[in-house]
Amino acid sequence: MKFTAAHWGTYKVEQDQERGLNLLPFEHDKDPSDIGKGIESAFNNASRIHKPAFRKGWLEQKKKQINIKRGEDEFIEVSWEDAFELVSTEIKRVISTHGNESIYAGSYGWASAGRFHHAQSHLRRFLNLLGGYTYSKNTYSYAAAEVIIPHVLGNFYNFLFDTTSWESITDNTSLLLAFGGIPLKNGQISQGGVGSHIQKDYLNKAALKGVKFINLSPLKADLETKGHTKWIAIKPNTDVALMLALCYELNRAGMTNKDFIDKYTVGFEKFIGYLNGLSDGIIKSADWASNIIGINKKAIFDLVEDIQKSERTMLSVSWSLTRQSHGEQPYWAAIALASIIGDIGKPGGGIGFGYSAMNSIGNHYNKIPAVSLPVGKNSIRKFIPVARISEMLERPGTSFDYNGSKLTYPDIRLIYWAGGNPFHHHQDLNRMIKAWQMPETVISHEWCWNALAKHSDIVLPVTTPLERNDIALAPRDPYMIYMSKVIDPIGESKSDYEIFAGLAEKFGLEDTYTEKRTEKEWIKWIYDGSNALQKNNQKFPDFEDFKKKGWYKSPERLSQQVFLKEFIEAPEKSPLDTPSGKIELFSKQIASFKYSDCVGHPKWYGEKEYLGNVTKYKLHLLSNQPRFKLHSQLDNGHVAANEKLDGRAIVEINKIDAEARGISDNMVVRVFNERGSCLAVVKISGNIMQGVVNIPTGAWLDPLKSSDISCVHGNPNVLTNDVGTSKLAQGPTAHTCLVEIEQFNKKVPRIRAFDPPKITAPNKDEI
Ligand SMILES: Nc1nc2c(c(=O)[nH]1)N[C@H]1C(S)=C(S)[C@@H](COP(=O)(O)OP(=O)(O)OC[C@H]3O[C@@H](n4cnc5c(=O)[nH]c(N)nc54)[C@H](O)[C@@H]3O)O[C@H]1N2
Ligand SMILES: Nc1nc2c(c(=O)[nH]1)N[C@H]1C(S)=C(S)[C@@H](COP(=O)(O)OP(=O)(O)OC[C@H]3O[C@@H](n4cnc5c(=O)[nH]c(N)nc54)[C@H](O)[C@@H]3O)O[C@H]1N2
Ligand SMILES: [Mo]
Repeated sequence: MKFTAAHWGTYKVEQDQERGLNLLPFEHDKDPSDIGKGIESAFNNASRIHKPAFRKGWLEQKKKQINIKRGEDEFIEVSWEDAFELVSTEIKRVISTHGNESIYAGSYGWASAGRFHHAQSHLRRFLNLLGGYTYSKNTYSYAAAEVIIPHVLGNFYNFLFDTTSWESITDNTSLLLAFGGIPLKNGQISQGGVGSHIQKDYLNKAALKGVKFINLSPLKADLETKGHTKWIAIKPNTDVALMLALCYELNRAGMTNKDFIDKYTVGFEKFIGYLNGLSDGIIKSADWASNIIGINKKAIFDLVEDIQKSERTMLSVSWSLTRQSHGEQPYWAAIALASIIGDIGKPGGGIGFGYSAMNSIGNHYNKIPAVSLPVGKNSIRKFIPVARISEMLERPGTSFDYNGSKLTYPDIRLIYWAGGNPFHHHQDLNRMIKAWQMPETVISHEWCWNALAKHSDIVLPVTTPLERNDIALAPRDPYMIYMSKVIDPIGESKSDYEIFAGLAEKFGLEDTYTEKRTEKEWIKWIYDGSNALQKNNQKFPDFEDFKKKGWYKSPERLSQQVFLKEFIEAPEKSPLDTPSGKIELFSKQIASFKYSDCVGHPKWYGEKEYLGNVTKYKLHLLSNQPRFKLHSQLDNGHVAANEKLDGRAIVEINKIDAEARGISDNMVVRVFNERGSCLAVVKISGNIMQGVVNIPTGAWLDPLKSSDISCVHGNPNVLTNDVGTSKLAQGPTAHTCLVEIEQFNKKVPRIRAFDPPKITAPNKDEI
């Protein structure tokens, strides 16, 4: 039996003479995801990269000829031997002329599941052997939380997977307020692999048991259960105003849990002073908030009453709330609200970050300790907060603020990317495309001709997981899977490992890089190393037996997980990892940075691009995670088409907004603002609040210069804003964006996103 594993699940793989590849759900998966089948049609279609390819203009520029822009050029295919020679020569040149700091290998992205073939780890391991590179910090998922939570509550990463478990919620929670919902579409995913999907089952069990769910979100679909669920549509990016008003009104009603505040928090008085208007003369009452949020005062008082009556209240704050202007604030304000309610550390109560943002959240399995590929040490200390890439390329040598430090942008001459797609994930892509022209060389490893590949100078073709062996072991999932090689590499593709081994040879470092291990030996090394970390009664089975069976399930933990239980039980013995050891409702450290956009306590900041500040662009664009794929991955397969119409992304719009613009269902429209424009197909719906539109992310970028359309396929990142959350975290702010929409009256252009670029055979003297 052959299995493969992906971030979206585990599948049995059959190969059929007639039908080709067939991926079947893993029999132990309670709720398998459709996403996996997308690879059946994608792994070998026209978008597949077969050979190492060099951009024509880059090769010619080396011979001092013309320079056509990245993204608009033809490619020339070369042999691996020539590719290794050219790439290693270029890296040597850049290092010797400009130093290692001039190489940017932040290379953010999700790559594929599989502990050995992790693209970024190989890239780091290789470049560290050469002296290092400029790296990136934090993520696109929740950068603002990664930076602010250590000041307020402690290390964010420890908290993510220590979230109070679903069983604890089902048994104990009375009221669950979900800011940004609990979107089941997102629970399909877990980084590193999923054995069995649990979110839907747990969510419905809790709802049927009587937990009262309230979905505070612009989209109804963000939280739907089989039980009773109330939807309160709130304007995007206004959650903080609602949270502050709830804090104020609860406190005014004498509902503050004083014991909790005294014992477990610092800075309450300063925070309450702000709510009472001491610093700005504005009382943060329900009255004040209702205009900002777009719901009436009564609805806010109903929420206050719901909380008052509730025996046990849980707040869930979705990760999307961090990906907005001042994205530090929703998490801080929610922690303040949970502290006033005082249910933190009690079964089913308190706060949880992003239920169903991934399958593993709220899952109460043992963490399976596991070893990773050693990546060595980066001798270069230079880094950027990951979402500042365009600014870095535009402004080498200039300084910027980050979490209390002044940093300087490096002068990047070479970009090396493996396992991510910046033309998917970054905001304001037109700005990025311009900035992307600055470096002398861009190298990427990809398996498909997406916009990253098309905007590279050197594209080295990688295998997909179907073409290599690996082991999937996500420390937060009880299943470990042996990922079997099912088919031979397509074209001349090689794994990232083989590519870097080939390059390392050119530097005389092959044995150092490979440690003389084959792929299979590395997998066994990871298995044995991980096994050595298991407790005695939880040792893995014999490796050959595991391989034969294809999977292994670690024994379950029985006790229910309650977030921050140890701290609540014994705050002196188990203090939080914050400066005071307590929850910081006022942070002296943050206040000492003197940032006007992130002061010492949770605060409402209204200066941003949202419905409270409309210009000629009157609709708030959300670009949430797609239901039928992971980001841009497998957009070139048939499953992703479920979320499109005639191959184009769908924009969901409220009936009233559509009528006001003379827009009807299934119409192709132009969505635009001053940053760019894209085409999309209209879906009119009562499940999105007035004033808000949504285009799921992930459509491969498909610009059409002749018509001045930044993307004819519907990539929302040509519209989104590339501004940091604040000086504190400098995180991405995709969910803060205003647009307008109009009917597209011209001939609808063909989607060419999946076409390969023009490829020419090499001319002997060209290389
Ligand atoms: N507007 C908007 N933008 C967003 C978001 C949003 O909510 N709205 N969300 C953001 C978030 S949370 C995230 S995490 C990012 C995600 O951004 P990314 O993680 O960059 O997106 P992916 O499409 O997963 O990119 C992974 C790339 O790796 C390639 N790949 C897969 N396997 C391998 C391999 O083995 N080797 C190599 N070399 N390559 C491989 C795939 O083909 C793909 O191009 O997007 C962010 N962007
Ligand atoms: N199927 C699928 N699942 C995924 C992914 C994927 O690409 N596809 N990506 C994975 C990754 S990398 C991540 S980080 C997680 C992300 O998980 P989330 O951050 O939860 O992802 P989103 O879908 O962007 O946001 C969830 C909802 O938040 C709402 N929202 C946006 N802004 C606001 C706001 O200001 N206020 C309120 N109240 N609601 C708001 C939107 O309506 C949106 O549908 O998902 C993971 N799961
Ligand atoms: Mo993410």
